[in-house]
Order: sequence, then C-alpha cells, then structure tokens
Amino acid sequence: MEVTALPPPAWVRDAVFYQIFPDRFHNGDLGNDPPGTRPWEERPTHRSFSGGDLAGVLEKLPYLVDLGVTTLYLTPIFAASTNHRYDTENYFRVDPALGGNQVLQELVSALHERGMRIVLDGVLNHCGTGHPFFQDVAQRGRSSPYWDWFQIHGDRPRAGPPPNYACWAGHPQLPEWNHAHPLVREYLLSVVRHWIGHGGIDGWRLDTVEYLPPDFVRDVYRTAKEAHPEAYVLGEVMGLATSWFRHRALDGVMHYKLREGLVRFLAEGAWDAPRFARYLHGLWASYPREANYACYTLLGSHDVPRFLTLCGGDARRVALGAAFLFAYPGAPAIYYGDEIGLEGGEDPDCRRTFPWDERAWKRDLQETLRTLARLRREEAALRQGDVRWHYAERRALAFLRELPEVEVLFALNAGSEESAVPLPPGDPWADPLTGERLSGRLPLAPLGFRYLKRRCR
Ligand SMILES: [Ca+2]
Repeated sequence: MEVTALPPPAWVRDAVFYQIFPDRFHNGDLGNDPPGTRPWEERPTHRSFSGGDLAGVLEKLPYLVDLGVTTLYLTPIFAASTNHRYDTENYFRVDPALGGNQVLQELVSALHERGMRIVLDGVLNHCGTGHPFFQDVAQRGRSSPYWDWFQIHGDRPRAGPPPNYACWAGHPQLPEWNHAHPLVREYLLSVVRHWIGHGGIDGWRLDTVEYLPPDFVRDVYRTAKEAHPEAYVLGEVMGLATSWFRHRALDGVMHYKLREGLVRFLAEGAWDAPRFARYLHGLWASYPREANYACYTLLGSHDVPRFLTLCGGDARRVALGAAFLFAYPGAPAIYYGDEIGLEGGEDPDCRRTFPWDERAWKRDLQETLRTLARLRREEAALRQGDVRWHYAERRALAFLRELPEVEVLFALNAGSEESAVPLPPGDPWADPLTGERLSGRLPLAPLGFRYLKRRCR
C-alpha cells in the first residue's frame, strides 16, 4: 500500500499519552546536572535548569504504568543550550544533561518490553545558533557550504535587532532552515528516519507545523511511514488542521481546538452545554473521521497554563475535563503533574518540577485519572466506538460510544446544582465501576460525571 494511503496507526486509539518536559519530571542522575542547576523545589525561570533527565523517566516507569499510561511524548531531548531544547545543536545526540544516547536506548527498550511506546519532538523548522552548520555560516559567511541552508540577508548572520536572517517567530536564537534547499530536506529527513529506524521510537510530534512548507511535512510523513508503517505523525497545529489532513501530511494533531472548548465550558464556565456541543460538532465535521480518532486530546501542555490553574484550583473541574477526554474519540493525554494537581500559569510557570513529595499531591484527582485510564483500557467502546450525541441542556451533556455488541454512555454535569440526564430507553444500564443498575433518569451530582454501559441485542 502507498504510504500516503495508510490509515493512522491502530495503536493510537488505544493509547493513553503522558507528556514529559524532561528537565522537570524527575532527576534520576545528579551526576549529569548542567552547571548552575537549581534546587528541585525552586520555581523555574525561562533560563533555569532543574536537572531532570531520562534516567529519571526510566526510574518512574512503574509510577506511569500504575497510572495507566501507555505512551510517552517527550519534549525535545537532543543536544541544545536551553532547558526546553527547542534550539537543537545536534539532532543525532541526546543531550548529555539528559543522559545521552545510551539512556534513550534503555528507555525505549524498557518501554517496548512493557508494550508501551514513545514519541519524540521533531523540531525541523529551525535549529539553535549553536548548531555547527549555523556556526560555520557565522564564521565563514558566504563561503560556507551551509550558506544556502539558511536565509540570510547580508554577508554574515546578525542577531540584530532585528535579525537579518529568517528565524522562528523573530527569535534570533532559532534560525529557520531553508526548506527549499534539497540538501536541507534530506538532512532533516535523515533525522526522522534515524530515530524511527535505528532509534526504535514510535513516532514524531512535529513542532510548529504551521510554519513548515506543506510539501515538506508530507515528506516527513512519508519518510516516517517508510521507516515504520505503524509510526505516528502528530502535528503541533494550534488552529484548524483540516488542510493538513486533506493533504495526508499528518495522522493527528495536538487537539488545542478541542481544549479551547473545554476551557470555555469547564474552566471559565463561559459556555453552556449546548454551545459546547455545537462547537464540538463543528470541529468533528472539519476533520476526516479517522483523524478525529488519531488526535492527541489534551487539557494542558508546556505551552499553555495548567488546566487546574484555569479552574481556579478546583480539581473537580480537572476531573471533569479528563473524564470527558477519556470518553471521547482521540488519544487522551496527561501533561506531567496534572494528575496530582500541579498548578502553573503561562510558560515558564506551567513547567514546574514534579513534586515527588506525595504530601503535596491531590490523591483524589490521581485516583480518578487512574480509574479513567482503567475504564478506557477495559471498555473497547471508549477507544473504538462510534460517537453519538445524546443530550446537551444547560450545564449537562451526554454522549454514547457504540460498538455493535456494547454501548457506553458518558454524562457530565458542569453545573453547581444537581442535574439529571434521561437515559436512552430499552434495557437497563449498569455502572461499570459500582455495578449499580439504572434506567429512566441518570442523576448527576454537581460537577459530577458517570459512565454507564449495556450490551446490545
Ligand atoms: Ca540530572
């Protein structure tokens, strides 16, 4: 089959993602901490390092397995000069402060042994000024063989302001690659190929896709699928991604548009359920069906304030948001720390270190997330089923996930008063968590949610 005609990999529908910002998750090796590493408890700044690394991720795998996570998404891990590492200096070398290539191989092996997967951050729009090719251009000017690999106006790159070369969002430390140059493309595609083939990773999350030429993104997609037909190609697309799917350039996107609706409905309370449902219907219709199932659905990431913070610290609303994502098509993602109630505003505050002192955890929220992941694992309808809307009135909504043999109903009440949803008629429904049997009406507590199921005849 032509790689461009492949459906998104089937495993994505079954995935529960966990996003890790490696400098902030867990410090498993104090010996590789970069100079000036701050104490773990300290609030991060734009420039500070906290010392987290891949040994830390490896050490906490049992924690992630227990939570119900199946797939890791790591923000950039290759050699760079900043804590976020979006300024790549060497695409083939895991940053020594994260443990180097060997630890990544150990992590990949440990994940695969457990039937888990890993997706890395592909930063292919730009590099860092410390990248040797940009350094060569800075030193040799037009006589550098890499001169045309960038887009420089003048005889030497100058950081400005304003910079005299193309750079991401005007940041002079992030010079953009010249994707019109065939050797640049081949170089970047060799990165894509290397880490899927030799490195054994299971997919790429492509950074800042909206800045990349669409035909290059298609080349990345094709290269990834040729290296591994089950590779997942996920795009960071903040707006509507319709055209990316039309051109078969991505399997799915980080579903920030869905998150926007959840923020309005659950965090801000600005929308009622009918408005939220109409918004979701519009989003659903904008993407091919299979893409809706292959999106990475999220409450938060390293680029937006924590959902708990947007909810004014009310963990029940985070639980509602998570319950919605675990019931809805797409692969639900947990941003590290969201499960134990970590707070944080705009970057860098949303990138705080994970507090491993359990006294700081919201245990109820964590237990809810663990239960949601278990339900999703046990109920195939939640992963594979068709979605059919059933109810949206005032602050309450309900929809069904349907397979030929079983249907699951999900209902939530975002209001501060008791509510109830009329149940679809026919056989009684059962709560898979408590065994309780219901028919007629489903009462919903304030800021409560329920899952019900029944066999189809
Ligand atoms: Ca370390």
